[in-house]
Amino acid sequence: MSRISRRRLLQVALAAGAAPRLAAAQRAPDGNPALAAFAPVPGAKYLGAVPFIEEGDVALGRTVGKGLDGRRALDLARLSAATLLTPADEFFIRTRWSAQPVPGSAWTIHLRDRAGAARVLRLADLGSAMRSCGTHLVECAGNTRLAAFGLISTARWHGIPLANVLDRVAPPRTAGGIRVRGLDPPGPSKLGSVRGAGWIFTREQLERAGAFLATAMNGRPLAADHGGPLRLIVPGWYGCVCIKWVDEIALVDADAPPTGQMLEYATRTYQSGALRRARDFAPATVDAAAMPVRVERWRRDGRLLLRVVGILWGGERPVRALMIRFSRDGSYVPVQHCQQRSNASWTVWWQLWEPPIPKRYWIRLRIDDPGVRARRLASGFYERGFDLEHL
Ligand SMILES: Nc1nc2c(c(=O)[nH]1)N[C@H]1C(S)=C(S)[C@@H](COP(=O)(O)O)O[C@H]1N2
Ligand SMILES: [Mo]
Repeated sequence: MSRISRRRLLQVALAAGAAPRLAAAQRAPDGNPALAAFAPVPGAKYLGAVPFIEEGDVALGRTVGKGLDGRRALDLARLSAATLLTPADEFFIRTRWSAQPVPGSAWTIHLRDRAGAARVLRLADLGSAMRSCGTHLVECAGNTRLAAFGLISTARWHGIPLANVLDRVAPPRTAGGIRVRGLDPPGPSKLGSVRGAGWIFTREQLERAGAFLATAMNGRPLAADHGGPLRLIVPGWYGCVCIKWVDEIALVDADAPPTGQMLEYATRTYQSGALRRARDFAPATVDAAAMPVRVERWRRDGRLLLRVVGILWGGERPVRALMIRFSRDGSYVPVQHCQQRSNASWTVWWQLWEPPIPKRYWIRLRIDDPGVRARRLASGFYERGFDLEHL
């Protein structure tokens, strides 16, 4: 790794408020490199990690299945201050290309006006519009406990602001919707995924979010499994709108019906009402959310101490009051070490806690701010349990 990128990683780590200092020389007792990147608990001896219970039996970090059923879940337990950017070969996957990769120079997009007439744009011709698009987190709307919550990742992106491409089809203030469509790999889905990727936005939504067509992830050409050579990223929205292998951008009627993908994801993106038209859909944004990613056991002065490390992400502004509880009948206390500075990526938080008795615990987070929308978090979606067999 070059000097520059290491420095940048550190900057990202600090900017994201990861309080524990990097202690590079320390060896992780259970082989988890994430631990080595965290400061040890002062005066305590590390005993090992406690696994979460009642979650899917997924091969974390391994790419499995093909086409629409291709998946890879990130092993969040290995998250540390030094891995706040997910390496491209670990970034989660939902749907794999499963065919010969297409070189960027050969990729084309059809820009369709309201009358349906198309202009073909070659990706190769967009070179001069490429720029750095920032660090953004992507989370699948179906990031459930069955996937051990591993359908979430963060990367540094390069690409073309979508507004730049839209200006080539229509003036900025055109009414109606904008449909971004992508190819899908061939073959059926045993998991029940619907074919045909597309989402309809308003221009205002896309500009407000700073949507862009990505061509590179973490400084490398975008891998075919992540939608390379060209995919949409809508910062702050769920992954299901981040269409991969984008091949068409069309202006559609203000009353256009929703796409199949919008209907498939309606519940998971908290839609309500009739949903007859695409414009009946609310922005599929990710609310503020938080979950533990690792429970570490430490011993200090003969007593068991747990260090719970977790992440906080989503929402529109940094959260000041993150609260944690350890059992379903327990009360919430403020998280001691949490400093969220940006919503673009996740923030690592941690809490030291002395469990009173050995039993089954359920960790749940809460945001103590009525001005912050946290529907998924509040529903208990990200609650994670563990068994403590002895103190
Ligand atoms: N063409 C196409 N784009 C797609 C999908 C798809 O199945 N086909 N899945 C979407 C979903 S549900 C998610 S969560 C993200 C996942 O992006 P990733 O595999 O790069 O993590 O891609 C989105 N874009
Ligand atoms: Mo998804």
